[in-house]
Amino acid sequence: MNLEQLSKEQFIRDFKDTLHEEQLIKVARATPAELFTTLAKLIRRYYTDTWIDRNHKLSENKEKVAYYFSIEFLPGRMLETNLLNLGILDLVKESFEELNVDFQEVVEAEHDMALGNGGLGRLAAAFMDSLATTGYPGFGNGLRYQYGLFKQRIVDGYQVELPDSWFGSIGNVWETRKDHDIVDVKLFGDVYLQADQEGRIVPVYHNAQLLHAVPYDVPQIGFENGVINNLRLWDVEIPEAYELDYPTIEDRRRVQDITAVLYPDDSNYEGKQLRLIQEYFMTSAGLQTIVKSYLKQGLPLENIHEKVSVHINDTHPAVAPAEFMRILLDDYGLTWDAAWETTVQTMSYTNHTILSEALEKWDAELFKKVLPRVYQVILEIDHRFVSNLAKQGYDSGLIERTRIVKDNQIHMANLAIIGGHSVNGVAKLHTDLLKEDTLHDFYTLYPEKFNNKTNGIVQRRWTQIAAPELSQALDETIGKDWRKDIHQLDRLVEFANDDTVLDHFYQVKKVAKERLARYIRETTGIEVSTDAIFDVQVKRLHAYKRQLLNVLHILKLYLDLKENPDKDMVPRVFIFGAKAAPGYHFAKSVIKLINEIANVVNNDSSLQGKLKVVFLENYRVSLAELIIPAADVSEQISLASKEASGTSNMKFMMTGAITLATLDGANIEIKDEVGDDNIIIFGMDKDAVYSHYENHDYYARGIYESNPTIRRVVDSFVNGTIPNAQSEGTEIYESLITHNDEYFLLEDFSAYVAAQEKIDALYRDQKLWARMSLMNIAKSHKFTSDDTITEYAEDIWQLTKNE
Ligand code: 26Q
Repeated sequence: MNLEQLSKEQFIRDFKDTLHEEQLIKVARATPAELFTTLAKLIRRYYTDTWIDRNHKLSENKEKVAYYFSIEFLPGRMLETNLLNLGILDLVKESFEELNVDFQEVVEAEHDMALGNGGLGRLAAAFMDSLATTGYPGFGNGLRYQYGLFKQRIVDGYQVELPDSWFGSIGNVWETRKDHDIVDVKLFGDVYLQADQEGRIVPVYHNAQLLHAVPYDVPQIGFENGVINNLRLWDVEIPEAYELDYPTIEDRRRVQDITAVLYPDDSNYEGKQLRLIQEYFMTSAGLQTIVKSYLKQGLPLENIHEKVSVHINDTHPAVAPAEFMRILLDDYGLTWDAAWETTVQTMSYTNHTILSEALEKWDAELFKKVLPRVYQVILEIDHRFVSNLAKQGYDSGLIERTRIVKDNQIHMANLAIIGGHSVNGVAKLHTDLLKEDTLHDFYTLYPEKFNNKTNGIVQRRWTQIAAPELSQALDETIGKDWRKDIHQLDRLVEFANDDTVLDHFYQVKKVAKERLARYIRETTGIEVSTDAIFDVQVKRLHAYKRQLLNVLHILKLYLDLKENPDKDMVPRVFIFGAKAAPGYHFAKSVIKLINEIANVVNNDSSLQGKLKVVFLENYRVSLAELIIPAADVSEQISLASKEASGTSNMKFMMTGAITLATLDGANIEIKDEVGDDNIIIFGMDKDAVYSHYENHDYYARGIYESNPTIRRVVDSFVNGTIPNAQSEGTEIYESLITHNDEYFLLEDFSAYVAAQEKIDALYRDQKLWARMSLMNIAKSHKFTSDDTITEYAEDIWQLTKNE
């Protein structure tokens, strides 16, 4: 259907008819959930033909397609994005006004699709949007978890995890089940190799478990371009023919568990059998489908890399090269050499972390038990890799460090690198560190495989959807072209000295702050003034991200104010949002401490409202949309070298916050864009950090003993300053002093305090601050995921666009 022709009258008629048919009620009596479901069903009807056409055209034209394999996709809500991309968001909003329906309530009736932990999952979702928007044929492949990332509640200051039953009573209105694309996935059992009649060696399985992988497709709509790609999420089912093998509820539950719940990331790798099964299940189902649909084009299998790219998002789907080999060898009879050549050219891999404890390794015995045939294939890949390098005269130490199977473990990153033609990091510094350090051995072997792809964000969500007033102000200042071509934002620079424009943007930020202040009041009861600096740190709670450094600074301010209530400072509201992995003790203690500090600070009238601390529970995409546009200061304070890229830093910048940052991840590239005057950088750089590692010369207790300010702040964890958190206070104290402050907070503390004082001074000069903010918005266009994905498509996947 051509939606350009759609009129308000027609839409209202369609909407009323759908409501009538689906819910048997009238608009005035419908609940927001009913209105949401109806609207979703109607727009599905609007786009279905386009979606089907796209799939047909791609296979008719035999275009090369990239498949993005990711165990996480974190789109958040999809209603507004879908309407925006279809070009009918304003029309629907206006129609609802006429119908006397509160559109915002309808939006909020949609549950976030939270099939991801954080940055990695959100990036995957952004790439789906950008693939459709740029028009490249790129499909997603993942899991249809019944429960996404846990829902966080704060009880007595502690994090409590509840299941995220996102299907609720509505289900997922966007998905379509595709029964004719069901495939079989085999697990467990014994495997023997036998010669068949033609003398080919084939595997014979005994006692294997055979399961159905059932695909559910979710459309990925491009921005105003008529392109709809596909995100395919797999669910598990017991095939009817095997039902007798699962007589009890328990037996069935063990199968359903495969797609029951997303594993929370605690960045410490733990080898759980169910996780391995999840990883294999989606990878095998996806790859089998890809091969089948390729063969329908009648082309030779050994050339599959000419029409297909498979991207491995972190090591979670890194079994892909081995599984692809298994399919090509066992199911289709290719020779090893032909299969290997096309596998390597098909596969590519993105690394998202340099924390070595987060790299996936599987116990060989466990792997062999769950995936006996894939295990054999991996042994063969490993064997050939080792003997090839030995033949070429490589040093045995290097070979040992890079091989896949060693110390009774399967090293998944090694498999992804050896089995693919491309390895990329997600920001310049991160890629450099991979080359120099984490993956240095591989870099000496295969320098040509390494490349950088700095992350990006879907700017449309963070401006047009999350920041409507800002978007309006942009329209009025530089015209509307930026909505389609984000690089137009650069034209804002021309207005850097225009007082009227600066004031306009300052007011826009105020409106967003008022919206957030209202939410804070309603959800926590805390009153915050929008004249205060909104200083925000929202991200997963992890020691390396150093929320605790922020806490140390807050404690310093508190102690200063207690000593001198007349201290001259711009009032501050420190806002946190963060989930801690359920088993991550330290992270949970930091949450408890933040909440107890908030209790002390927010209820102390002697502070005269100069200091407020707010922890907003259940941080997620939809809450980010409320918080980020309201931020004055964006806290990006990870220990240099630890944050691969960060992506919220880009969202804050785009909505006019000033970044307070270490030289880590993409912060460096943000600084390069905005210039030193429009960002506040502090602390050790990566070389300073690495120098401590090399010289083993970091001594936290020394800093603590020689610096009275630091001593006063650190002591406040254990001297009763923060009531109701004795054990957490002690734990934190010990992490800093007894365990030598793994992330060097104490060394960076003074620089951080100085940087915060600079923020205070700058904010007092409203015009200067507004100009910095404007420059950040202007330069944020650099970080659009539309451009990032174009680089993936051109450099790694070699896709073409044939609209
Ligand atoms: C692993 C094994 C078992 C269970 C869970 C996991 C697991 C799950 C998720 C491990 C890691 C993750 C997620 C990692 C992640 O989000 N990394 C972030 O990726 C962003 C996108 O590239 C970067 O911007 C961030 O810097 C990086 O931390």
